[in-house]
Amino acid sequence: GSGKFFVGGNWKCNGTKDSISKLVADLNSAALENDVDIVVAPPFIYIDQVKSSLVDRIDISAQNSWIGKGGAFTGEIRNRAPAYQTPLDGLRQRQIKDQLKTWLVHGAEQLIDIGCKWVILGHSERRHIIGEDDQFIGKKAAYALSQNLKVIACIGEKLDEREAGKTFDVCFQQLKGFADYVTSWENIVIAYEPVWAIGTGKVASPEQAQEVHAAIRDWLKKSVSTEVASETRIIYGGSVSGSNSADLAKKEDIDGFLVGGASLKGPEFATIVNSVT
Ligand code: G2H
Repeated sequence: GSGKFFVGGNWKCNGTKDSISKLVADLNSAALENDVDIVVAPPFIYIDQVKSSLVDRIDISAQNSWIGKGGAFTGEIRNRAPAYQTPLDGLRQRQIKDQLKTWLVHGAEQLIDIGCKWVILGHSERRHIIGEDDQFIGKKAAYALSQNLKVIACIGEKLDEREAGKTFDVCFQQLKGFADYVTSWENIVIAYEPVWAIGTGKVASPEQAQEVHAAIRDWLKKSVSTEVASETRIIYGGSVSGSNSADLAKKEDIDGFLVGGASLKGPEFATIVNSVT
């Protein structure tokens, strides 16, 4: 593997103030291996709560960030603002626009401001449910990196693509989407998440995951550089649990995990963190 073991908890669109304070308490009291980078990604609205209550040992990630500065849809806040819902006279419209301008600083900078170090980009739920494409995701990654956010760059094939023998093609195409826009891979962790394994309980076998991780590393070597190939961490995501993480972690090119469902349970997440080999 490459670098320090990395485990991210992607809480997705889950949680309440109460459930999150319990999860944070469980994480704060868990015994966690030292030699692991640990990151959790709460929903935007709970980031501040988590930042102010979670041990510093665990870093915080956002689950998305905007493509650049001054976007009119940053965090979808502006999209829903009254100015766009009700017809307003010109003066009022201008006043609201000016006010929004002062509120809406750049997407990624807001994340830094609130204490995030990371952002998840390219997650299959955003690719396939929201419809984000490779270019859009690549641009977001480049902008986030320019704002000193580190990026968990997700890629992965759908079931029909795997069955059609296109797993590598799809992954390489998605990787290219990042490579076309980013100028350095130093602050990127690649997450391989086969879509058929996400939230389905059907985890990839250690061999299936290793095969793709090795291919990703090989692609990095050919398309970026030998150095980037050997130094970039490639983590696996898709139904990782406390009972399958240890076997996956043994594989040479698996440098950690991105965990969804099981990251909502503090003790199980700790077990996954501690499966570092
Ligand atoms: C894959 C993963 C976390 P889960 O999306 O990103 O979720 O572990 O629930 O499959």
